[in-house]
Amino acid sequence: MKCRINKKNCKVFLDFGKMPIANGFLKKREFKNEYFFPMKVGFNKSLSLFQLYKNPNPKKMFNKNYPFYTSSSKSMILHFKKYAQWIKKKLNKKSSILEIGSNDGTFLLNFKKYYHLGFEPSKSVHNVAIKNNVKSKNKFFNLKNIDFLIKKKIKFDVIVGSNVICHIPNQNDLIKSMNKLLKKRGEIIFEEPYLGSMYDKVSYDQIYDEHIFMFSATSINKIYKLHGLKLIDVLPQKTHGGSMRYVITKNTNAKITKRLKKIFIKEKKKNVDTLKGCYIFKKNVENSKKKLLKKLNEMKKKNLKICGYGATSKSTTILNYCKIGPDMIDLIFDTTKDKINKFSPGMHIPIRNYKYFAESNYKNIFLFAWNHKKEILKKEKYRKNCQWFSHLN
Ligand code: DWN
Repeated sequence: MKCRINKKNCKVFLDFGKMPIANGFLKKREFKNEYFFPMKVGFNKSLSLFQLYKNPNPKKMFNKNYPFYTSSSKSMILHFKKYAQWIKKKLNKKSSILEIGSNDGTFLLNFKKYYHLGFEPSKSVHNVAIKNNVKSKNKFFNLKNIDFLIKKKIKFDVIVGSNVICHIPNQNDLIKSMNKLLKKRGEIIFEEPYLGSMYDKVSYDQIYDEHIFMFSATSINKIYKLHGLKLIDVLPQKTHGGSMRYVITKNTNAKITKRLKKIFIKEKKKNVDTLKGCYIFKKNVENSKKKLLKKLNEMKKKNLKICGYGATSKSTTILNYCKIGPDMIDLIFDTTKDKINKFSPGMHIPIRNYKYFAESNYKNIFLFAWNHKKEILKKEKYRKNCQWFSHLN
């Protein structure tokens, strides 16, 4: 089985052009050596799998400087707390849990009383987890790196991942690793940005180097079946602009939920499972680009000053695909220390400390962190007569 980049089966249908590392915020002196890769998107018909045609080596992205901290959003901390409560209903005192891509330990902090372990390849965020007394291995999760667990015959009741499964190029190695570490009655549970939501919102900014795959229930079902595992349930989530929680078991006789049956039908109806959906999306993406540039050009003609809010990974795709630079957007405010006083990847818009946002007089604000709109607008409600916008509206 090849559910990694399979050039034979992967039909390229969309080309975003040259893209930098989405989280590669950089200093001026680093501009000349900035890395770019051709970002093309394809669809594997046999697996109904939406994927990047080529992706950079994960070591280029997930390293000691990785600047995304899960705890940067209060609503995400709350989401992970609720998610943990939901999982705990499946556990007893002796249960064990493993998290892939455990970042700064935001999720595992809820499992300190249980035998827990996180795998996190990025040293920057792994260090925060360690500081918080979360057990974290600073390693990629793969067959080679789980050898010490196999030797000790350690298995887990639940293996979780959030916004990480789609980051892993070698899905075969990943699934084999999870399968080896999962107890007989255990469950694999993960949440990932959902292809159906991306199609509905035309949120093409979900596509960047880290997001090698954009999953659907149909694709997950097909991929895990090839490994003798079974998708039994899905739970739609509002996080990150529309995600899906998948529940997978070793028990191939287990019944699938009504909810999952309905999602399969919906995905068929909306062409999420075929190339047809890809071509509709492609048209929508091109129209979205035209609409956004028209809006920004009209604002510039009126001499309006524009700032960005939230230097997200997603913003790298919008800015580079639409060629929006500092001539259009003066700067982007962000709370992340590792991004502040650097420049956005590719288009080099300055990133400024969020603490200066309140005293700035920007009235036109591009909300790049549109997925945190509720949390952000609540925080900024003191700011009157502002136009908050994004490429989605
Ligand atoms: O899968 C991924 C998701 C979960 O997180 C990764 N590949 C990388 C990352 O994607 P992202 O950068 O698009 O995530 P966010 O959560 O949309 O990024 C929010 C950004 O906005 C951060 O840089 C923090 C910043 N922020 C802020 O300045 N003020 C966020 C909030 C909520 C705020 O109030």
